[in-house]
Amino acid sequence: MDLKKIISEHETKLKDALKSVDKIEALQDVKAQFVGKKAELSKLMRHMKDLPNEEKPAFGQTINEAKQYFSSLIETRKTEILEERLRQKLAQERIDVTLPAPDFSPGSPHLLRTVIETVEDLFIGMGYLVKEGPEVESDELNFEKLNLPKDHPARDMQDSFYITDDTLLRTHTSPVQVRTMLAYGGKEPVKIICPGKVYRRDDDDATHSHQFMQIEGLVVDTDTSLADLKGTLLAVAQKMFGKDRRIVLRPSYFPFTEPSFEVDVTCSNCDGAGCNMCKQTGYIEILGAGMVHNNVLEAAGYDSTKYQGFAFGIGVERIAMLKYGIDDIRHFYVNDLRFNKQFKGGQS
Ligand code: FA5
Repeated sequence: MDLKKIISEHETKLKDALKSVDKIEALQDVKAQFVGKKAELSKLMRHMKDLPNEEKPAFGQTINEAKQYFSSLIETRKTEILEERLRQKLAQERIDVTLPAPDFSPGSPHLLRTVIETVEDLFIGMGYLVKEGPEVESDELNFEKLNLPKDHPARDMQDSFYITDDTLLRTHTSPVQVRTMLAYGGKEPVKIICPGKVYRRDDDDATHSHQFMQIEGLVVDTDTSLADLKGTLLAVAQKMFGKDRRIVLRPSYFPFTEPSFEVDVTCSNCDGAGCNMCKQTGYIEILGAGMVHNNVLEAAGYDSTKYQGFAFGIGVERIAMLKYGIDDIRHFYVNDLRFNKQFKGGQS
């Protein structure tokens, strides 16, 4: 038997088979056919027993070397097939970086949120806590405990959306004052701000909305004075509008504060000259404030002979309008992206 010739014939057949194989699964079959247990090469081993002893090692070694060589040919082909498969996959999945990208505009905080956070930062820096309360509120907390008993004429100042006889959409953030004082049990000093939505049956116009936002502030302690309130409001105005803007404290009336006043800031649209936005007055009212009425302190469990407090309620939209020169409050609520996009993150 000419072993070398047989091996050479198998090698030729194997190389032909490898040329026509282009899938790993088919390569497995070729492997089985040429180097597996049932391969012709393996079957040749059976002839070993017929050989003289001195020829047996060389015979076995030649077959084993041939098998190793065949295996290396198969492995090389396997690598080629895998590389080709990868090349095809990469070509299919190739990303054309020159294609225009889809227009995913990143979201950004609404301008009102930015204004609230700016005010919150200021007050947190002054040691205030931020408290929140429900938008559906009881008549008792929205009005009665704020020195506004049922049928009090001053209820007309805040025309309300009632849900039942005793429940309404809160007309201001002041009930959160009451909630906090009651929770503190009339004993601890209070220093809070309360941002949130409020609702009134106001006719919508350039400066009024039936839904708007307020930030309430309340400080109750044993040595709180009107001077503290003035200093605090000045800090708010300077933070929001800079040192140049003029502020006017106008005596006013709120049933829950005594004395009470409203704070106006010069109109950003006309700088105080008078225009449509400020209804020709030159000023826009941004907040109401005052010293907490004794009846309110007492109703919340605080001894009014020991404790005094000041409170204020800031109109968030009004602040935003003045700061960013927005001429109509309705822009905040129609969600026109052309408006919203001008104030990404509060930067105009
Ligand atoms: C109040 O709501 C009082 N609770 C504020 C207060 C708190 C006074 C604590 C004293 C002590 P007033 O109704 O004035 O007050 O509203 C406060 C601010 O909310 C106004 O100065 C104004 O900036 C804003 N505001 C009032 N009504 C509207 C409206 N319809 N649309 C937009 N902003 C409004």
